[in-house]
Amino acid sequence: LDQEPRQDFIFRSKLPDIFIPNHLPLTDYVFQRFSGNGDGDSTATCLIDSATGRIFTYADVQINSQRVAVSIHRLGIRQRDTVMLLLPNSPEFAFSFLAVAYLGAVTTTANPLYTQAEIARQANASNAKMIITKQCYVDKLINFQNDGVLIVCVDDENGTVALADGCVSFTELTQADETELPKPEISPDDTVAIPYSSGTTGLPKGVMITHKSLVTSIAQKVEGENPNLNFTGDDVIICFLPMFHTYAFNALILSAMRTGAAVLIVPRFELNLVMELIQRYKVTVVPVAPPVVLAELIQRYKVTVGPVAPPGGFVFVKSQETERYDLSSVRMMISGAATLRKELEEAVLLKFPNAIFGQGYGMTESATVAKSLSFAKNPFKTKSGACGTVIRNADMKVVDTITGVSLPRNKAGEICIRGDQLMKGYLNDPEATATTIDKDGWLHTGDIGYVDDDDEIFIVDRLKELIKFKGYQVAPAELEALLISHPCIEDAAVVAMKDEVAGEVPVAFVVSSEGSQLTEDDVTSYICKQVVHYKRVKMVFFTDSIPKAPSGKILRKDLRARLANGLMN
Ligand code: 4UU
Repeated sequence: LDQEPRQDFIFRSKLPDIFIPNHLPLTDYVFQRFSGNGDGDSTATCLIDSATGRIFTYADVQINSQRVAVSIHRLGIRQRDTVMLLLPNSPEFAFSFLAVAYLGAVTTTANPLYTQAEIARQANASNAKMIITKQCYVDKLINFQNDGVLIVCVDDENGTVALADGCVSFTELTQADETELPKPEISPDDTVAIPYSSGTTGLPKGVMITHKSLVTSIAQKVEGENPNLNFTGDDVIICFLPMFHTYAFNALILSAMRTGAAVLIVPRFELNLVMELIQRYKVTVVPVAPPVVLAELIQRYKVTVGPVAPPGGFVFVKSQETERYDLSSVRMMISGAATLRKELEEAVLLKFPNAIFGQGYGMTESATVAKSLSFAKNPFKTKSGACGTVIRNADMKVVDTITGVSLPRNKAGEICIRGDQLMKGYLNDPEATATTIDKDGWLHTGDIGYVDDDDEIFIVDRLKELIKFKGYQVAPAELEALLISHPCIEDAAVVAMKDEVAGEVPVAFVVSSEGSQLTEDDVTSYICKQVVHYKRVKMVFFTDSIPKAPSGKILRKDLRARLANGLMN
């Protein structure tokens, strides 16, 4: 019987494809308009440091980055070497990232709040030759110093703290002569960044992002006659989202730089401070992660959710405190990194009357997958609750999770994405790479969603293990490995539990060894010491056994069902 090859249902952007100069190295592309006969204004503001009030123009940012490149080259960093950034949001983060890119070297980004063990794991796995950090985190790096890894320290905000023994001062790095910048031959497929992500399963892995992936991803958002994400030279984009994460370094910082916009860098989120900064700097774009900001908004504005609320879900009560701020400069609010409830989106809209509110959807491995077309220069009408429309110059499909067959509109399945923006693969892990990107180039996101009649994507569930605490990644496998290393724990499984504030929190099912007197407190405090705060296990349920498939795979669905039904033990 002759069978016609089955046609995939492939979804595309409503915007036409564009030419993307992804043969260029990242820094050439990002600063293209500020070189030669480009139309960029080098005296325009590029970065504002909210912590110190310092302002850096486009010329300053390029020169500082090139000087740092010259200095770290002199200190021994060569093409393809890895430098770890262990920095809070700061201009120095941007200078370092760009400096490393200029050299054809690789930045691995990590959360500076990580514990010593978490840092060590990533620094070793990525073979970091240098760690750029702040004085207050040096204590966590003692072992590396002994192993010959160079530690560079950024001055503290007041600039007075003495440099720890053996560390190089960042300020000194910015004194070099930028004309001595080496000009390595950089290929588009060279890795430029290695953020870490657990992907669809297992432990955190190094995600090899190439020059081509980043250039493509930025262009998909901000380029073309009708850019999907219309950042302009007049925009002031506030960035309190962590710069070590793809959402900030790709979709905000580097995308902003390509367009000539200014980025206001904020080291951490604090609602009153952010409101004050929005007013003071007339911020136009506010990117958020749903649980962080929106939960705060709920508290401050005394919005109540629940059965007493009217249809639509919310009761809005004005709060004196926040009414003081003039937020009328805000024209765009972007939410991403976790699910945003439709009702919440609508509630926030009331607060920012001049703002378009929409979502971006992305993944460390795939860069931005979708962006709301309400952010386009010539915007499209969009629905609340949608996480965007697939980015241009890319293919998307939705596949049945059992048969793998591609599905038409309005049918939910696993979202798959294809294009030059994807990662090259996981560092030293061809097996995990092959299960994530198939032989036809489709990256399987592990997210369940559908595309509606207007090309808008709705995410309805997650197939993968990943837990998202306020948008931060928590890998169950990492916590499970720690749990079973406890002498009184026989077996363990970690799953997500829904949480009003954080979105999701990790909880553990634990089988304790026979005769042990292990308590919930013992377990939570054991984990607490070893991980950054958002990975802490919030609840422990003791059980007789962990449900597993014959292959040994934990049946997480069963455990989640037990949580939903209140049958934990
Ligand atoms: C429901 O969270 C991110 C990346 C976010 C991002 C990137 C570029 C947002 C906007 C942008 O332009 O990456 P990871 O690797 O930390 O987590 C990826 C996972 C997704 O697979 C999905 O499960 O985070 C979840 N996620 C979302 N879920 C990300 N964005 C959304 C969203 N709605 N809008």
